[in-house]
Amino acid sequence: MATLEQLFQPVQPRIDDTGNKVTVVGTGQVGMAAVFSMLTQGVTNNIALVDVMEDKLKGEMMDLQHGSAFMKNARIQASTDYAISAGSKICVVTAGVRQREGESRLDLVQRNTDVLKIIIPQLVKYSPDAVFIIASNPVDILTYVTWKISGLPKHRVIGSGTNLDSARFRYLLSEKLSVAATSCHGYIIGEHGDSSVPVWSGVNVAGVRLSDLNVKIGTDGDPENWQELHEMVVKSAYEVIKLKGYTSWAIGLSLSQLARAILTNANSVHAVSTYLKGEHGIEEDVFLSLPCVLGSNGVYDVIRQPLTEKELGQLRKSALLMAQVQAGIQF
Ligand code: 6V0
Repeated sequence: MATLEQLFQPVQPRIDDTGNKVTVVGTGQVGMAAVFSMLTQGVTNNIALVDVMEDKLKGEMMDLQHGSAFMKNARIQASTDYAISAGSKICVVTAGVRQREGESRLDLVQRNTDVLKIIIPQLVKYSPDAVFIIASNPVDILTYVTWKISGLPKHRVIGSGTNLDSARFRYLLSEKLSVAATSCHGYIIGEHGDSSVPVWSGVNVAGVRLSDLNVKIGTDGDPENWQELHEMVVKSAYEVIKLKGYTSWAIGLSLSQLARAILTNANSVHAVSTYLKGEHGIEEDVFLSLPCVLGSNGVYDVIRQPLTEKELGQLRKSALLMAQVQAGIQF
């Protein structure tokens, strides 16, 4: 008798489902950092990788599989064929092309839209009930594009948005206050990147609002210049890119946190890019970040933060800009 036949007395066929499958499309720096975070933090033990670069895909899969004995029953699959993604609870999209020299932002949007036109219908076909998390840039616009292409309900399409900006902000607060980042609370909302909006009125440690201690916090007239922290948040991505060529670990951890919230139906609050029409007086069909309650069906609620006129103005300006860029996209 063959070895396997001697070892096993079959009782019933095995089933494939772990209930927490996550597909990541794009095995570049961001995709692999997200996968590594999710696997090592125990967020999922079932990953499917999809990319167009066959060798890289296989190499990444094998390298992770070789770590199986150090992880918790990790199942790692990879293919250029989207059938591998079937039955995912979450689809994370980190695939994208980068800006070419002399290329406008709008051109990049169109090129990445063309990439999403290939990716999204395939993911929807194989995982129609999944929550989609978009990380590719410009993330707010590409989240809108994904929503449009997918035909999914708006609560199941999320952009990683300012979850990362908020984390960078909390880190910088922690350095300034010598308090752990997890104990420094504050949100950056709006557009991921240059025109993001720090909500200074809510920044607090143990419920003590810094704006109660310094009424000018975050304004030009603040002698302590706290707004420098937000400027550093905006600059920090460029600085990391200049120093190491790309950003990966923090966005990977951010994506892992969002995946955990969804897979555990946590009802936890995170600043993610979500459909915004009707919130804060925004009238455009746009996705921007606000704190959202996340669970297994995506966004359950948007948190209504009291915003100052200045913050509202900044948010509405971003919404107009998004709508303008979106109007030029060919679907
Ligand atoms: P990368 O390292 O160039 O990886 C991109 C990957 O996408 C490559 O492996 C490509 O082969 C793959 N890819 C391209 N086209 C397709 C396709 N049609 N189907 C499947 N795979 C494809 O880039 P990196 O990982 O550094 O960045 C990925 C995206 O994330 C970019 O758009 C970044 O700008 C964006 N980021 C978003 C952040 C955020 O906070 N949302 C943060 C950092 C980067």
